[in-house]
Amino acid sequence: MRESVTETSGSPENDANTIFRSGYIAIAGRPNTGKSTFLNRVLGRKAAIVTPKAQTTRGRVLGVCERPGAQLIFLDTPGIHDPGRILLNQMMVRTAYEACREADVTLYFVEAGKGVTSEDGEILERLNGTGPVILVFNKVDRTPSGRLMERLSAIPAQARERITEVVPISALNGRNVERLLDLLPGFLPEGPRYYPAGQWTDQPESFIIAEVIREKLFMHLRQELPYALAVRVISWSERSPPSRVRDLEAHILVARESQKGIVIGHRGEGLKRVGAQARQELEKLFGSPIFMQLQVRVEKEWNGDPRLLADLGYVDPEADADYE
Ligand SMILES: Nc1nc2c(ncn2[C@@H]2O[C@H](COP(=O)(O)OP(=O)(O)O)[C@@H](O)[C@H]2O)c(=O)[nH]1
Ligand SMILES: [Mg+2]
Repeated sequence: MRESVTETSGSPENDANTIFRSGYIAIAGRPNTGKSTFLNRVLGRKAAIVTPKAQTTRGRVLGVCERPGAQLIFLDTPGIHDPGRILLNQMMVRTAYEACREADVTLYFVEAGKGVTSEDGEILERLNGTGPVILVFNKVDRTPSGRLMERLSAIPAQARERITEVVPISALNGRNVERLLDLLPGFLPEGPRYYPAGQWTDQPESFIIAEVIREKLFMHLRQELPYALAVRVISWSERSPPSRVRDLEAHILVARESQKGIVIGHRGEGLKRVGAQARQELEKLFGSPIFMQLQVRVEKEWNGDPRLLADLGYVDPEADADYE
């Protein structure tokens, strides 16, 4: 552990020599290890959508967290998996490696009950050359302590070399999360507050809206269908005062005609349910009534079209291709 970790303790307000630290912390790991749940807990709000399904997160989600003497900028990333030939999946994996390369420190998530698998070992090897890596054993709330000890002692030597710290946490109930947060400023360089107080993300509203709708679709649809769809916001506007209503028009993109019917459901019930749940959450989020129009559109190659993927906010069009 670096010595600087201890510098954040003490009383920053009264100490003229205290330096302010800021920087990027990548949250990476295999799908479903609880990365987005962790980000949401740290920010105390839903920044990233969470479902029990793998590969829910498609793009990089930025979240800003203020700590005494430091600004922590988290980059939540899609789970690293074998992407096959689908461009979307290749981009997702690339986004994850790219974030780790940009970051000052990476939190590498594994499930405490499973420990560091051979896939994790390979990924950690590929992270060579990036900054320090903290290994996070998540979901300790459902891991008996004997099993946790077993898994901790079974970290392969090669992975150990790559790891600066090991921290067991529960992103779900918050156990040990504060301790992990206390460690992080020590890994960041001296720097300014990059985001002004109160700004917690750089995501445009249209991305957040599309993600909320996509989460409801993920929850309602079975098997492969969630992976075959995307949500695109077509328009989002406020009416002139005194009306507080906002108008939202969004398209659900599916890859095939047959999927359209499944999303819409019998007599439109499926779409209605998704729409109602999404609207409720969005109204709470934006604090105003929303008039929402949702349509399902067939867009055959949406997950293979680089321009559309950038448009949907899943990839940074400026990211380079080193990590494919
Ligand atoms: N029991 C338990 N479940 C968790 C924890 N963290 C996340 N989960 C669950 O794991 C699933 C995947 O979480 P998510 O944050 O989407 O994982 P990601 O794919 O790594 O971003 C969801 O059902 C979460 O509720 C945890 O600490 N304990
Ligand atoms: Mg996620």
